[in-house]
Amino acid sequence: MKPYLTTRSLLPENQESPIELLQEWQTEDSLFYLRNHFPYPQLSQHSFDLPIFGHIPQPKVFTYKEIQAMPSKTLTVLLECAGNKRSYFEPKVYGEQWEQGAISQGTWKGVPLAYLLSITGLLSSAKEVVFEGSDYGTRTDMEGVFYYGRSLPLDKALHPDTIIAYEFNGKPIPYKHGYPYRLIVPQWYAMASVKWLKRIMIIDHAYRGPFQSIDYQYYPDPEGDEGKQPVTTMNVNSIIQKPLPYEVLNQGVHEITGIAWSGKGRVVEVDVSVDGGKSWNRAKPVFSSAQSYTWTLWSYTWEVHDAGEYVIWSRARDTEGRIQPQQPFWNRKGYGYHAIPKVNVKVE
Ligand SMILES: Nc1nc2c(c(=O)[nH]1)N[C@H]1C(S)=C(S)[C@@H](COP(=O)(O)O)O[C@H]1N2
Ligand SMILES: [Mo]
Repeated sequence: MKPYLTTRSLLPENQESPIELLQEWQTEDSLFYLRNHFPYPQLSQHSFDLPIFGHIPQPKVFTYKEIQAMPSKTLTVLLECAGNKRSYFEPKVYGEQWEQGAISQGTWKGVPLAYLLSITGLLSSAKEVVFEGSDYGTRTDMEGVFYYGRSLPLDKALHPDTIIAYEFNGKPIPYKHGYPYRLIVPQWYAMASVKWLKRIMIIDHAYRGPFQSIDYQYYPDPEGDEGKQPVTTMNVNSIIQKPLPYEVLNQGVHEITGIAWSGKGRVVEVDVSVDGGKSWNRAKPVFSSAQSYTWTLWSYTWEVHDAGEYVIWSRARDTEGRIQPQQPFWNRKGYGYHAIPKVNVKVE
């Protein structure tokens, strides 16, 4: 069987990964989810030059050759779209109706942004670093043409694991995932990991681009802007990969498996319930790495001798003590869904 993605839209291209196949440490290109706001950009010779300007002593352009020759870092990092699982919010919210597959994991090689900024230097007025992609287009809510752009506060920008990647799984980054340069921001929802990075700007104020000031903000109020908060680190979360929803099982022993992850610290435990949350059973971590930017594979051996209908729940907890809630945190644009996942099965 040829694995496939599930299409949410084609222009721009938005496709989900098949979650039951997210077991490899590195998601291969053909299974990696795709999330785009605009048509794919045209690249040129200039796309290999990386200009940095703004609140630094002197603007500077780094060439592809220079960047490749710099000290590099290789990190396996999962990327999850902030809108992942949006389709489960009640009441429903507008936006791509993602199920659980807007998540994938790759090994990214690149140069720490902190290294580039150590070469350019920073003025004391510097507050944020803006990353502009090469892709652009229109929005339904505003007049004009916009680039995809995002900023990071200085502390996150200077984190040693915030990298300008040029390789994915040992090869140049695939075109649809940001060739030739992509920012990788571990632990943050993936809107921060700007693809087709075109230029970097150091600013002395809060960036106001629409993908920062309008989108990727939590709006708890159904209409107003009361309580608006920026979307940053990923919530603690999990997926049940086996059994599949509405599978029919025989009585006996079954492995319930899945993945769990967090944008703060690491996942320390996953519990599984087969009785609607009345009792919880500790799952075994099947694979968790020392590195905290990856998902953990978990598994629970379920012995079932009574025929009937069951709902399987999974609940992850991280080193920060955060735990998946029963109820999602509803917000108008539908970001950060991480309520306990539930899978219905029938035992015969
Ligand atoms: N230049 C650019 N970068 C971008 C985006 C985009 O539309 N343009 N989408 C962002 C969002 S919201 C997500 S979830 C990820 C998706 O990355 P992928 O398509 O490689 O899976 O890229 C982020 N970086
Ligand atoms: Mo996203």
